Amino acid sequence: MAKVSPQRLESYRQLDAAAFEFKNTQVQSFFARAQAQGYNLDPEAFHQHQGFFQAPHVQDPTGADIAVFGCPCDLGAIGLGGTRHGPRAVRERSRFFGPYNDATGQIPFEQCQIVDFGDVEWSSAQLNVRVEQDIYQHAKRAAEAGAYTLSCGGEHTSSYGVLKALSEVHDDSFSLIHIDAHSDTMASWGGDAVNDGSVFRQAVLQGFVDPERTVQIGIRGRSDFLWEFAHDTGMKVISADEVFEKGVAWVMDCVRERVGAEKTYFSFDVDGLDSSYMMGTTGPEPFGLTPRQVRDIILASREFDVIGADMVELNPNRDSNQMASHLATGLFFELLCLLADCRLKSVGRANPTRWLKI
Ligand SMILES: [Mn+2]
Repeated sequence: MAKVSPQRLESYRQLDAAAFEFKNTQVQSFFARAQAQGYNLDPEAFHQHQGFFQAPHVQDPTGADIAVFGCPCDLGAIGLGGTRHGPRAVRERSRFFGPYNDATGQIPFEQCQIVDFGDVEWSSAQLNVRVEQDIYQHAKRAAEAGAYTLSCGGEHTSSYGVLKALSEVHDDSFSLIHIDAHSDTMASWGGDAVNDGSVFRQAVLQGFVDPERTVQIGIRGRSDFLWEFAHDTGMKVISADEVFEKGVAWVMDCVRERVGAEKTYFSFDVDGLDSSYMMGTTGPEPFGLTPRQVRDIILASREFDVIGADMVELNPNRDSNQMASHLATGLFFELLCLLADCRLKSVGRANPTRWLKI
């Protein structure tokens, strides 16, 4: 006889708690508070307007610790449009992530006031106006309100407008942790000085980032000759092969040596991932990083003073089964958690997110 005894059955039935009753007091108090304010984990809650990871939507970022917003632009990738749909795809997949981070045990919404600051609205059909005015102004409003920014592209050119705003408001040149297949330090071509292949050359030329405090990770492909500017200005360029051969711990030693205690920006181009994981992007590249390596780099970046981050180049038009959007959204949540930990460390006290019931 292998029947479970009535005594054991009774003890298990004693443990059969109701939904949203947890022994984990952090999780218990989060749900008690947030659900009363409108946070909703119900998978049938399609009526509810969804922000990034259910962050409350705001039009005014005053009081926010972290402003998450979308940059739905893809004008720089001529003939390869689709990244403009990135923010919408990430918001949609957001319902599958959070509020709790298993790896760190954190609930970012208990640490920081996190808001969805909408998408940048365009005043022009010109790429340079969209980046240097529209994205710049949107990011500047968030930064002037004192918030860290987490932006979702959109093509990589969007990083330039954010960096311009943050550099101006912080009056600083930033250290840069940059995950990508491509260095994006090309010379300008095709009419726009700033485009998704030249964004970090231009960011250096404008003083937004310090090349001597820049580490690029996952670089590969057919075009090392295009990145001479990165090598010549002293950026640390780590190839995807080196990540595999020497490991993430070695990568983080390089980052520590370069980035130090200075204010740091984190830019993640999803094509840093191997194309077997990430075909839903404009410039997929084989022989790249694994999702776990990217996640480990994000997790290990908590020791630095990260004040802004972005994820770019997700192209839902090339993502027929939503695999790429799903993976990218999981890593976008990791970036949110990274910023929340860095913000809490910097400010020194928690400022939990407040929802307004819809
Ligand atoms: Mn790239």
